[in-house]
Amino acid sequence: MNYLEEISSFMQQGRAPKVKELVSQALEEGIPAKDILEQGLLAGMSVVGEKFKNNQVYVPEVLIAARAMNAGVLILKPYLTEEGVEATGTVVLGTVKGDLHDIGKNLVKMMMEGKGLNVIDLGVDVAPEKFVEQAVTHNADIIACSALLTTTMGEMKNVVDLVRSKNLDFKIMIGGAPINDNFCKTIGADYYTPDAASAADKALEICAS
Ligand code: B1M
Repeated sequence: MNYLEEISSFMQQGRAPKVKELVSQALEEGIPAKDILEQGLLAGMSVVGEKFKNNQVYVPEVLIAARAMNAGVLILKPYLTEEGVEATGTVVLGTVKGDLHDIGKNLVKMMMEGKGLNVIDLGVDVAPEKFVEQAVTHNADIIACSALLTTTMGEMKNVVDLVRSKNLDFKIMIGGAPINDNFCKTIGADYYTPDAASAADKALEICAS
């Protein structure tokens, strides 16, 4: 088994110390951080997701796997982001109301901060009113919403409707596993990006324009 397969395997087992050790070793061996994230940690999480769907694992095992994933991501953080860049804009970020998934949202935050953006992280289960109130308070450029459930993605429309009804000019970015460009257009959001790195690139582009 190579490093990436081993990282995926230990992540699925939720063995955080082993994941940390292997991620560090893989970096020392010169394996790019992006490959460790995508082919190790995210690959492992996708196997966990399949098993979760098929009732082969349950919430506690998924939470333990998520903790192992976060432990690995923390080690990768300095390698995935650029240090010392100046703040260029403010993003209010959160997972929408009714949704408790935050691993993808945290990756988005990490990548955006790595681009020098000031990120106000509202956490999970964020109501549309809170997104808007916090964006006004922090004079944000962007409201960024994450959703992982088909049952909560509709909350994004509520955020868009609230922003438009108040004639506010925040750009609205959306993303998460069930989201696509078509949905973005349907609800009238401004931008959909498929992953954390492209979300950070797009946010920087918006703030710089
Ligand atoms: Co949940 N869960 N879960 N879960 N969970 C999914 C999402 C599911 C697909 C699993 C499955 O059935 N295969 C399924 C949703 C089905 C659907 O709606 N179609 C599901 C379900 C059903 C549920 C519960 C309802 C289960 C239950 O209780 N019966 C429940 C809901 C709780 C709630 O939110 N109210 C639930 C609970 C949980 C846990 C708490 C156990 C745990 C979350 C822990 C946590 O987040 N702290 C969990 C997990 C871990 C998952 C899976 C296994 C992994 C999600 C994840 O973190 N992926 C997931 C299955 C899967 O996705 N394969 C599943 C890794 C992460 C990096 O990817 O978040 O997609 P993701 O982020 C990506 C992109 O989407 C993008 O960037 C990232 C990559 O760079 N991205 C953005 C994300 N946000 C973005 C925002 C952007 C741009 C890009 O711009 C703003």
